[in-house]
Amino acid sequence: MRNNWWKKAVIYQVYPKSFCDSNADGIGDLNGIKSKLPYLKELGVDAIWLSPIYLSPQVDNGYDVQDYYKIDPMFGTNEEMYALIERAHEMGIKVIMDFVANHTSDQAYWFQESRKSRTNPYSDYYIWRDAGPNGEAPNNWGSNFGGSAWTWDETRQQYYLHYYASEQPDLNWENPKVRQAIYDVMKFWKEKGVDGWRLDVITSISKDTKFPDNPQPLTTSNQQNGPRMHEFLHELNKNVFTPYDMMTVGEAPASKAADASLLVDPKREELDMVFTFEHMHIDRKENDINGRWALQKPNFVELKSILSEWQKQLRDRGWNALYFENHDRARVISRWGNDTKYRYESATAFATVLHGLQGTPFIYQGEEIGMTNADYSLADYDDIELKGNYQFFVKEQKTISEADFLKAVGKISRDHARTPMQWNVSKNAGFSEATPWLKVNSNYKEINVDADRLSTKSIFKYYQKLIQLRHREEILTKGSYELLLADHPSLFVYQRKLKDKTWLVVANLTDTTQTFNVSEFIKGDYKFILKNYAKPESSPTLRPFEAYIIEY
Ligand code: TEU
Ligand code: CA
Repeated sequence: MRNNWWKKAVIYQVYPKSFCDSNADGIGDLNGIKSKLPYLKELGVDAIWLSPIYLSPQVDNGYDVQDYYKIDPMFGTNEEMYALIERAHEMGIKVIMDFVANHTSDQAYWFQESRKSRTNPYSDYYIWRDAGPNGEAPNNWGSNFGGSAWTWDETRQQYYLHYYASEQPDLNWENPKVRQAIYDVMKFWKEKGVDGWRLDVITSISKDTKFPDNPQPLTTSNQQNGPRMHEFLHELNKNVFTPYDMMTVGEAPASKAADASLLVDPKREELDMVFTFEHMHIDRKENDINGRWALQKPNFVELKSILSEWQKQLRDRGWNALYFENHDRARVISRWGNDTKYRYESATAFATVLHGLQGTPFIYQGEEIGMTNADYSLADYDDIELKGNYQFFVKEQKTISEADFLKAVGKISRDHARTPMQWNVSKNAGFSEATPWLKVNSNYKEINVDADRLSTKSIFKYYQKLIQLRHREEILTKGSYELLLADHPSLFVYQRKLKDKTWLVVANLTDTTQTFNVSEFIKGDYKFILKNYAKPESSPTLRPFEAYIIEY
């Protein structure tokens, strides 16, 4: 039997490298996380999800795993991980690990063996193909970090496939031994107490084994929802998730609500939830050759219609994972809101509309105190995606000017979320005694945990209330959902209903005052459940980023 604890839960993502450094080497670690469990308990979250902490050369910050059984020494030891799990459990906090199942590091034993010959026991653990007649790659597929998805290996005299960096070869899920090896790893961690998995790019594991060219060369349109994906996920579920009762949230970059309803339908026994990317692309030009770097103003009509479609499609069928930030996304207030004058108001407005929905909300470290994008110059950035894409789009393809690329980087680079956690005003924001691996945001003296909690406008306290509501109010987990004012470009307004209780969730997502008349929607009395302005204005307006939930 599955225990669906996650339906009433709020999950907190920790990016271990940047959370808390306990031994003064500039890198966050497991003992650092352990020391902050009381902080997370006070916030009220039910579980933590840790980005990868396995042994890794860190080409992609741990999403290149060398050994799934071993904790990277830079984070600590296996024993320290077991102790962290135990301590978290004692405090009533569950632990979710990140499983990178689509690829490994090229330093993994499996790959080191695989590349030696075409006949060794690991030869089919990865995806190897002969060169074309003129030595060219087997097809025109591109990698996410720029350039071809194929790299030539001198020893084996074949190309291998990698959807990400060449140091991240894709595993061959067609091989039953690979699948078994993955179940074994998962069972190992279950035995150590791990409660569930966030499954990295899990919708990429099945490849079209005919390897047809993409319509556009060096793009990534082939990567998602391959022919055997559902079959592999069902098998994973039957071997691990159901018998060992592990929660799962899969990263599903190209899923629409209709695809997701297949992935998360409990009757199909695949995943519990997926992270959609759809709503995060409202500030991206569609079908632009420069992909994620082709920015536009966020389109909130689209945001509402996408989130509403997911609410509708998954209702009574599957379950939503709700998020605006993670380690691949910039800070939402810097990206879509206002991270200066209305920092508190916009952080709480976005939080209100997200946490009012049906699903499991995910909070990304620092989001709960309104951390902002980094204030970096180009040399300060570290991310492989940014560097690879700069080389590819700006230098080689020349499809975007350097100025436009840098403008987009300032808005959406992955490093914005990876700057060290800002705890207090002391050196390096209290993250580390040593120089941090990635530069601390220079605004840490104003924006940090201590300052936020002393402020009359505390974002942390607002999150605490949202989490308490999630635990206490069935209307949030079970209530129906209806979008109002669907075409309004600035206001996000929806209704939740359970039995004789109705809630109206209201937010102005812009920095200008908007007309809004509550009495158009509500006849009679109502009371405030939550609000982000001390004195709610009695209609007919909403001030910049004003948000509230009312009951009637
Ligand atoms: O990200 C998957 C993914 O689709 C990313 O390429 C995403 O589109 C991009 O980062 C957005 O800018 C996952 C991990 O979350 C990411 O950190 C890893 O780099 C990637 O897989 C490879 O493991
Ligand atoms: Ca450390």
